[in-house]
Parts: sequence; C-alpha cells; structure tokens
Amino acid sequence: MFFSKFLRIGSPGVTLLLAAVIAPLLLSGMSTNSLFLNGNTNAYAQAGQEARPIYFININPGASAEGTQHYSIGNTAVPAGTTVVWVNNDEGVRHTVTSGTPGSNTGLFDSGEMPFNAQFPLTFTSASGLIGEFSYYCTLHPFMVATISSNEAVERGQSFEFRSGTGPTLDVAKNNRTLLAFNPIGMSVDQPDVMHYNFSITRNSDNQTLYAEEFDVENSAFWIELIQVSQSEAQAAGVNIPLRFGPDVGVDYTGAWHAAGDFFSQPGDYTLGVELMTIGSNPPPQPMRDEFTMSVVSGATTATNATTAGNATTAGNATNMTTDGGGEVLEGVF
Ligand SMILES: [Cu+2]
Repeated sequence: MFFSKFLRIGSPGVTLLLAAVIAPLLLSGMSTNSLFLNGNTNAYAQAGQEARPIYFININPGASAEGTQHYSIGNTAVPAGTTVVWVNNDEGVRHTVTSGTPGSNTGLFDSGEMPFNAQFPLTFTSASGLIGEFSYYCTLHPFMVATISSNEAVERGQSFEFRSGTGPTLDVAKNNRTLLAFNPIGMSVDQPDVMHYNFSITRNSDNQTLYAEEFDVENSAFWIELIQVSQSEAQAAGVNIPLRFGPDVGVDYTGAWHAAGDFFSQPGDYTLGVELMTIGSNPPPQPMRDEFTMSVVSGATTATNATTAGNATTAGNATNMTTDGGGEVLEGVF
C-alpha cells in the first residue's frame, strides 16, 4: 500500500481525512508539551502579527517500523518565513523531530518526545538560524531521517513578491517539490474576503501551458507547493495527474495548497503565472498579475546520490529516505 501524504489526500477520502485528522489536531489541543501547539487556532495569526503560512508534515502511521515511510515528506523545501508543523499521526508511538542525524544532534531544533496527535511548529527564519538545508531525525527511531531546506531569495514583480523553497532554481534531482509563495505587494495579510487566484505553469521552450488552475485562499498571500511526479510514477501509484490538494489549513489563516504533476520533465525555464482575480466578489482595484521565471535543472552534480527503489525515483541527498524494497513509495516522490 502507498501511504504518502499525496495519496491519502488525493484519494477520495481526502475531505474526510482532512476533516477527521487535521482539523481536530488543530482544534483539540491534546498536547501536553509546551513545545507543541496548545490547540489555539490563532496560534499563527494573532492580532497584530503577520499571518504565517502553514505547511504540514505528518509522521506517518507505522513510522516506527524500519523500512516504511516515516515522515510524510522527506525532502521539503520552503521559503523563508514558512511555519512548518509536524504532526504525529502514529497512534500509540512517540516520535521526535530533531535536527541533525542519528548520533550527531546539531541542536538547532528538537520537538522532544511527541505523543500521538502532538504538533511541533517551527518557523524557518534567519533569526532562528533556519535558512539553509537541515537534516532531522527521530531520536527514538534513528532510521527515521529526512531533510528540510529553506531559502530567502525574493523576486519582486509588478504586483507580487515571489519566493520559492528552492530559490529561483529547482534541481529536480535533489528536490521533487518546492513550496512557492506569492505575496501581493501593499496588501494587508488580514483580508476579510476570500482571495481567488489563477495560477499557471508554462514551459518556455515550446510555450506549452502545463497547468492552469484557480485557488481560493483565506489570506492575501497565495502558497502553493509544486510536486514533480512523472506519468509512470503516477500510474504506478494509481492516481491521475495533475492533482491538487489542500489547503493544509482551511480556516482563519493560510495553509499551503499543493499541485502534483509531470510539470518539469524537461530542464529549462518555466513561467509561473499568478493573478489575483477577485477579492470576495469584486476584482482588485487594479489588475494584479505577474509572471516569474523558474529554472529547472536535473543536477548532474547530485546525480550520484540519487536512489531508486522499485518504481520510484528520487531525489537524493544522502539523508533522504530510501526503502527496503518492501514496495513503499519513497518519501521524495510525493
Ligand atoms: Cu520515532
């Protein structure tokens, strides 16, 4: 069975799963450790504070078994300022999110032991020393390892500021995914109305539009994670692409949207189009549209690190997840 975040959320049970798992996690406040969220839904968006995007990484059910998929996303890349929330979905088993690698704790962050349902939020800023690439692991199950990286690069357009978890270049040999942020320039983050966005991906080499979808967000900024999935990977996993899912949080503050597809099969430049279509039921005071370029490479320098297993190819830096050949999809795929 495949139990990636992508599949679970993309499957027909998506709404139920989000409602049954994520919302209660945010609302129930089951955690007892002060490091964890206390269930206050305004934890990230208190009055006077800048609302921060929320991006979830689940600790998968069965994560304590060696050779299974442990953290739902093994090679996350987020723009600076993102709040990432790890959630322990492994009933009855404690886990940690600890910076470093087994035997080499770097001391940058440590969730402590997280009981079932506990959440560990971490905001990736330069002030917290969290710009760059970081390995992390579970102190209780040292085979549970993953990486997360953050990037401070900002590109300013006419109407939006654009940031990507991998910066202006996406090396698909290293990261099969990157979280993008589009912030409307000069617009308060506390918008009372739903913002309706159009987003597209166009391949510059042949001007082919590979993806175009509309998204609602309950905050001014638009956050979307692009996930490169080849047709064969999708077929093997039994899903149709492109596939979107999210947002990670749908109430009060912004959660990331996700779009998975065979977007970046060819190296080269891609144009990301973003337009704020409406605010509530009205168009914005002036047209708000930008195009940003993202360069896709397939890192020759990291190719030797790539690992494969079964039908899945990833994404390899040395600490990335690999499987034991038991048929689990690699972390990095979805
Ligand atoms: Cu663990």
